[in-house]
Amino acid sequence: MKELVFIAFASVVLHAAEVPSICRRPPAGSTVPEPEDLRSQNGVLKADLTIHNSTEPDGSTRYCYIDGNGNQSPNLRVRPGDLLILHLKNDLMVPEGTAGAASPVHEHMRAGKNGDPCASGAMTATSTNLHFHGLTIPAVCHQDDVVKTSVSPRDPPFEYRFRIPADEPPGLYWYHPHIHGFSKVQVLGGASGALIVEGIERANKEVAGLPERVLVIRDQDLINPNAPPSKSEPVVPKLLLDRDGDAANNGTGFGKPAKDLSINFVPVPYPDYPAAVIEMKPDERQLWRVLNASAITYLNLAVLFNRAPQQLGLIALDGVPLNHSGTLGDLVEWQNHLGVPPGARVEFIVKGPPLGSRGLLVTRTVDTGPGGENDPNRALATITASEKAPEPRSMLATSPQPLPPSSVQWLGNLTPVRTRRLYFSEKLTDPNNPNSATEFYLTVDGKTPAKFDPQSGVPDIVVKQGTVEDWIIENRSNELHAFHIHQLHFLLVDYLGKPVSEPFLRDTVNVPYYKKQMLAYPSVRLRMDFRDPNAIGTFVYHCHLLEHEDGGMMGLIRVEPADGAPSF
Ligand SMILES: [Cu+2]
Repeated sequence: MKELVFIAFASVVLHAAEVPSICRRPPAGSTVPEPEDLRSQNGVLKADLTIHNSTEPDGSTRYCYIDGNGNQSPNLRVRPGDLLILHLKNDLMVPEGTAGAASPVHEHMRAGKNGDPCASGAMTATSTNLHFHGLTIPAVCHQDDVVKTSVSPRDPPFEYRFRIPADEPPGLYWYHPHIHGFSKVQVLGGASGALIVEGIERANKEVAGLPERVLVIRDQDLINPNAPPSKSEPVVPKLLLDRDGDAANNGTGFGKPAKDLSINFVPVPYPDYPAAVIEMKPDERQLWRVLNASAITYLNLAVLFNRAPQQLGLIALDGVPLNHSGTLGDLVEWQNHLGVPPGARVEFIVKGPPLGSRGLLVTRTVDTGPGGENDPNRALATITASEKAPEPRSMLATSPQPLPPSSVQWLGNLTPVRTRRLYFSEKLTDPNNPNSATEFYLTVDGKTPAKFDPQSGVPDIVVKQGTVEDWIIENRSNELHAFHIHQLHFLLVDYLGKPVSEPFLRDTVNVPYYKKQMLAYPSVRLRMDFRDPNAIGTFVYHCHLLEHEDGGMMGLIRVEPADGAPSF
């Protein structure tokens, strides 16, 4: 017995810096690797995932998921109706240089205080859990609850076990940790991966037979924070920091970014942005499935040939095919750039460059507002054309069985039972000190703005299953925010007060920032779909810029069963 106690204590005092880096990262300029595919078999995908972290010699902290075969952040590939069983083991250690590092024992004691990971609610640097972003699955423990579920390093592997809904739209979803207060550090460190609901070629035969490529774009702290901008860049105004300590938006499209980016873990660091490499056969058409797994960075993707933007054939957004409303056939929306807020996904057809030339995947600058971070123009990957280029590992079926039409009425044709107004706002903790910390709020209009309180358990909004509502989300701050809600997709009805008629659904949407001379706060109107019985329960909606979410920009909703009194 004594020996056991000793072993447990020894693991507690181990620090991240004392172990070799388990979260391997390719060098800058590498060929973009494909994440390993874990595919369901006979209707079941069973996998082990262990979350690790490490402090690198340069002081940076990495986080990663490693599966039972040693693969990092594998693609989870499932079909509608499949059972997904994941065993999550927490091997996190107290990151170097954090407050908790000074008292690791105390940290661990707190993490395991409650014993039961389903009821723990522990929010510490070494606790973790999983959120399955975009899936309409129940917000209960062992499925998709993130409010109370907290797995500590002392816990045995924690089982996630749920069925992918039979009517889940085919497309790109993702998994990441969702511990309030610590989401940013874990996701920024690299804890994220793609989840693919197979069958997109059944929804849109324009992509049937195409090779497909999953690209996960993550952000991370700058590798060269003190480097001057590249000499090839125009001179930009003096660097300023925003209230979060990140490089502030300077409005020029250049200068030091708030964060570096990586593409399937190949870093593309400031200041020279050495591009990663994607090899394609000349003129080949591929389906690119791009996830913005950044903690705070907005993307604005474009593919350039000789500096000229190419047409990208968008076919799905946030895991939902563009023709989801069922009336538009094999819809492809050709655009020369695609904006992707943190958390969102875009799936599009790309045509490779002709033999002898090359293309460039870039993200163009995003104006995040006077209070926002600097997201400048930068390269991500060179696209080379060669007959010898290997095909991506995964090909979409050539003659797919068409997906049956949706059995539920199109959300756009329904009448909302009510309209609610919510707003994003920010406040300095000391209004007289511009350097004091910022508090972030997401408030139901009429209530007093308050940071999300994870212990309260009192819902900010109560709705009935079976209904649909319109929510107007305003931005009363001077930087962008990205609204996201768990367990359901919504329809964007109005953008900046003007109706849009989108034939598809989203789960994450950008809300433009407020400027003083504006007559009204910028807003979006969303039709929220509470019809699916899987959405019954208590869950969260929040800003998907994770330092805002961790800082309090989150609210709690309870969806009550349609037939009268709540069952819990
Ligand atoms: Cu935000």
